[in-house]
Amino acid sequence: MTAWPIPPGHGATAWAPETVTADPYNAQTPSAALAEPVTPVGAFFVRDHFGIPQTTPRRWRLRLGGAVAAPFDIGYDELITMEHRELDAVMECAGNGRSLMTPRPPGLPWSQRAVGCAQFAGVPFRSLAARARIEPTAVEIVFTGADSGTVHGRRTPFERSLPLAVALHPDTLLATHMNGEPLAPEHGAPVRLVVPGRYAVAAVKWLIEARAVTNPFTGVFQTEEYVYVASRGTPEGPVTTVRVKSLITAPEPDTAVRRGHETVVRGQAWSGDGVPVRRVEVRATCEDDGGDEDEGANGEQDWRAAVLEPPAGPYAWTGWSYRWTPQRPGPYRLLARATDEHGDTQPSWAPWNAHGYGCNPVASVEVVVV
Ligand SMILES: Nc1nc2c(c(=O)[nH]1)N[C@H]1C(S)=C(S)[C@@H](COP(=O)(O)O)O[C@H]1N2
Ligand SMILES: [Mo]
Repeated sequence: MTAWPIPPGHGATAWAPETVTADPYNAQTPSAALAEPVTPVGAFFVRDHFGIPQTTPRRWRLRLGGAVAAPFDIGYDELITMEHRELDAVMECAGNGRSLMTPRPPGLPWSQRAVGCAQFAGVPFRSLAARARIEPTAVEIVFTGADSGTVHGRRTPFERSLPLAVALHPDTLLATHMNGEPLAPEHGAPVRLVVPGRYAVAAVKWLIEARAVTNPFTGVFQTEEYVYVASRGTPEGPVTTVRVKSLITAPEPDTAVRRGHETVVRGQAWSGDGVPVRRVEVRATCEDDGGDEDEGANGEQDWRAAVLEPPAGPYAWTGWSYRWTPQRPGPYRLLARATDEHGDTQPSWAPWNAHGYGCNPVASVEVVVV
């Protein structure tokens, strides 16, 4: 194991996340880093509700309790001797893309960069649950972080629950490593939950307790924040499965591309719950021709299939590319639309709900053909 505390520059790259708020610290992934199959730790978005709690692996303990026959505590040294699992997973904040909604819901004004894909390693929670022997009356596991603060006038730790079946899924991990290095402080060191395929609010950082409960959890981050309210087509309740989405990583917005020359349009696409991306389609429209106005019956024919790269695993994102040779000069809009194996596809317009979650409209970039 690497010695602790980790040296400065851990996960150091040419990247730095772009600060959205300094206190608590929130930052989004820089555009260029999103083109990478694995997002460098130093570029990975950060979503903190409170401060970053300071601890060390030596002091860290996790308590397993509640409706269990054999409650126990475990320390870091013991945890990392247990059988672990590695997986690549997209982490996306449920509020990612909120700034595209009209009217703009309250909350951090994320563009589409509160997302990243990392290699996580950790111990399946189910291994610890087996040792604690969860009572048959338990319905959920509540996971608690070491951070706390005041939300809606009430003091609370950061806590979020998972249905038993999700908590006990073999890919729900108590992660200790990200991209092959011990977790960085801002990403939940020394141990965080990773719940592949679910919005990242489920991935409780600085994890210190897991307790089985016999009634659905009603904490503020379960029933007031990170819930769909007034969302068309989605039942009201906690955000869960990540919605299908794509990003365009090249060309960059407002760049000039040359007429008669091939431009490679690239990006990433992903969906939730390990459902594979089935296809990504790209559409280029000249804004001088009326742009989006031909989004009628004929518009559907203008979508062209992109080439998909094999993802690094079922929860990783899928790189895609499309070779585009524009014939006429003018301002263009490039659109990308992902569809998953369930047939779920990105809507044309930003879907709206009161807190601004799950915003997955088709990706869009404007360029100029010269
Ligand atoms: N303890 C704790 N865990 C947390 C949070 C938090 O504020 N405190 N934020 C959650 C949210 S909303 C997101 S999007 C992810 C962000 O993970 P990251 O900062 O490693 O990218 O952590 C989740 N886990
Ligand atoms: Mo989030």
